[in-house]
Amino acid sequence: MASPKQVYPDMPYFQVLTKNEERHDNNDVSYIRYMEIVVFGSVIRIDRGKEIYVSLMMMMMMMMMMMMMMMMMMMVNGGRVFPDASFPGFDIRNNGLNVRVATNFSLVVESDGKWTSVIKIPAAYEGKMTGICADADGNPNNDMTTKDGTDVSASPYKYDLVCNSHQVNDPEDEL
Ligand SMILES: [Ca+2]
Repeated sequence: MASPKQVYPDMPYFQVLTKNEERHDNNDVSYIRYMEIVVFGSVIRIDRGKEIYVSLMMMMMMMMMMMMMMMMMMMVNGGRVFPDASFPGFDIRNNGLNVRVATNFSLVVESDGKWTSVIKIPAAYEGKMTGICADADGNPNNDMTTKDGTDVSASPYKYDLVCNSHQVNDPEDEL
C-alpha cells in the first residue's frame, strides 16, 4: 500500500502491506484479509475483527513475552478487543471502532478490521512515497504510475496495472 521509495537518512523506513482475498465468489472486489505495518524491525498485523499480532526483534522478544502471555490470556477469556499497548517506537490503541497504530515519527495506520483503513504519512515523507497510495506529493495527476515509474493514466486498465505492479509475494502462500 505504502512505503518510502528508498531509505532516507534520519527517516525511519516502514511498509504498510495488505493481504487481499476474495469473498462470496466475487472476483470483482478484493477484500483485505489483514494489514501489516513493518516498522522498527517489528511486524504489526491487524487481522479481521481487529485482532492484533506483533512480531518483534529477537532482542525485544524476551521483554515482550510476559506482556504477550497476558494478552493471550485476555483473548482466551473471550475478549476480542486487544488492550491498548505501548511498544518501543509505537503505540497500539483500540477505541472500539478502530485499531490505531501510531509511531513516534507520526506514521498512523487505522483499521476497522473490516472495510476501511486509513494511512497517514508524516509530512517529511511527502513526495518520497511509493505504493498504491501513490507518492503523497500533493499532486493527484501523477498517481497513475506503476512501480517502475511508467505513466499508465491513459490505459483503461490503469488501476489493475498500478495495483499489480505493487504486488508483493507472500512467503506464507508458498507453505
Ligand atoms: Ca502524486
